[in-house]
Amino acid sequence: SLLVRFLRQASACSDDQQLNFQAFTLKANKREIRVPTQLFINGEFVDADSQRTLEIVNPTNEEVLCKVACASATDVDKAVQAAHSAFYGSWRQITPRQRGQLMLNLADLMERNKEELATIESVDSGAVYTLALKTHVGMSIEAWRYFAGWCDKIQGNTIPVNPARPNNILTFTRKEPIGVCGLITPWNYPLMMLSWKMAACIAAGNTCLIKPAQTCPLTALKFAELTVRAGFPPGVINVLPGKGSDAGQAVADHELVRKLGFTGSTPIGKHIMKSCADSNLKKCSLELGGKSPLIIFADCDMDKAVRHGMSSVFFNKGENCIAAGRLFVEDRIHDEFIRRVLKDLRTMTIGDPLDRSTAHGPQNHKAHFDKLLEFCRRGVDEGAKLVYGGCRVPHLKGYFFTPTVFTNVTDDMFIAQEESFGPIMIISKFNGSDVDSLMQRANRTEYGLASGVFTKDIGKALNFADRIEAGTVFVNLYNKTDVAAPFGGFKQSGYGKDLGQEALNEYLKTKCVTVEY
Ligand code: TAP
Repeated sequence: SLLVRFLRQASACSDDQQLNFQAFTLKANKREIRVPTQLFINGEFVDADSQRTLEIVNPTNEEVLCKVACASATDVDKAVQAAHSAFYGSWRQITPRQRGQLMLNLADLMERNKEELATIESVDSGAVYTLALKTHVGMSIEAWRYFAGWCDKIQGNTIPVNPARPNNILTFTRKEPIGVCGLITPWNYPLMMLSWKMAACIAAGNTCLIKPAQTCPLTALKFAELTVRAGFPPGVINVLPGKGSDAGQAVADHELVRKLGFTGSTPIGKHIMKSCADSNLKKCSLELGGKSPLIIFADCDMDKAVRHGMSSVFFNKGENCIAAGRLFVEDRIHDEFIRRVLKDLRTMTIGDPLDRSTAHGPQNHKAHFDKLLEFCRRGVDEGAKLVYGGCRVPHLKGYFFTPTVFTNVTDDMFIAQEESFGPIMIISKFNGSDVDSLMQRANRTEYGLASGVFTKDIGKALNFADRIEAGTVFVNLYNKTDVAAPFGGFKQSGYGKDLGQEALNEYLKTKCVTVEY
């Protein structure tokens, strides 16, 4: 039977298994890695119907790495049909525990191939290799393992309802998968964004197709290869590199897609929500932009505040949705804080992301790089003080942007309000005796993704946690996310969580069954 075949395949779980696909060979990091360059639909690598391709550029040297197939609406439809057939066919025959085992197989394969995946991610997205290994790939593997554990623990409730005397009533709920899910992800953590969403989606029992960001789809394609080796039935997972306006839009519009998981910018999120409503009222969850405030009180541990303050902005070259978009530093320590940040910046190693000593790699792609230059220009025009950077790293080919610091930033400025998504620290002062005004300033943004506070006073910290309008609050640290903890924003940073038990519910629907006896 189908089931036996898939499970045999799963238990074989072999790296040697031959798959047919067109590939390009990435020679980097003392390795030769074969990366598929076609669409992955119904368990096979295939060309795009239109034969169109995307040019994939290496941000470190601005050269074309390879071309990959570029999906259009026709390809999206094929993938949706495959996912639909799998959902009502082969995938149904797999029990929740077997599903968990497939996910664990996949996680093991990702672990065995983690250097390859991190190398691809580093070359394709410009992420520093050591970070790619630990975060981009490491946290992806953890997400698959964490959600694998949920597969056989998805339970409903028994609910005491009013009896219909003389008979009795039994009411219970079942948590069911939604069906075919579309996933659309950005370019900042390509494999991790895929994994955060897809692991929850698959654990819940759905089938899916993903449209990764057009600028860096390579780890998603390598991942697709691993799903076959792990034993996933055809059609359960489909990967379609393509453009948002074409393939992405087709996913949002498709009538057989019942749920859309989106991570990206707020304007595109709004547009997608309309498409979800217009097409078939598909459920959607939106992880959108942010402009997260980080408050540093004078009574903080200064070493820690500087270290984490730096990483709150410069982690992954600022291409980090929860990056601190604005730092509020108490006036008594403001100058000292800046002095120490600048000292650290002057010794930051910038260069080839594959080099183990590099701390800061190139920005993801040219349009983003240009946007950062423009962002800084506006800051200067509006009168903010540019104390460091704001320009291309001199003498380096590639999209290397100098880590940047602005001070004297007032609340009305563009750079105080808009997300840069780059390595740009925006600093404003505050008066520590007026916390009410500070909280008003921190909350005066339509975003509400993350926030942070540094103080040794637990009362002050908890007061901040109570009053800040953000889905994530960090106290005396920053960027600490975990696959078991819910992640997602308030206000125009979107809704619906990734990670943790709450993420499962995004991919489940509740059925209520009532029985008279
Ligand atoms: P977007 O431009 O919004 O793109 C995100 C994804 O949507 C890409 O795959 C894009 O395709 C696709 N897309 C574009 N237009 C579409 C359409 N009409 N229909 C369907 N899909 C469409 O964002 P970005 O520039 O890639 O990423 C940066 C943004 O993502 C930032 O605002 C950042 O804060 C946010 N972000 C948020 C989070 C969380 S968890 N809240 C995490 C990471 C990033 P293309 O490849 O063609 O662009």
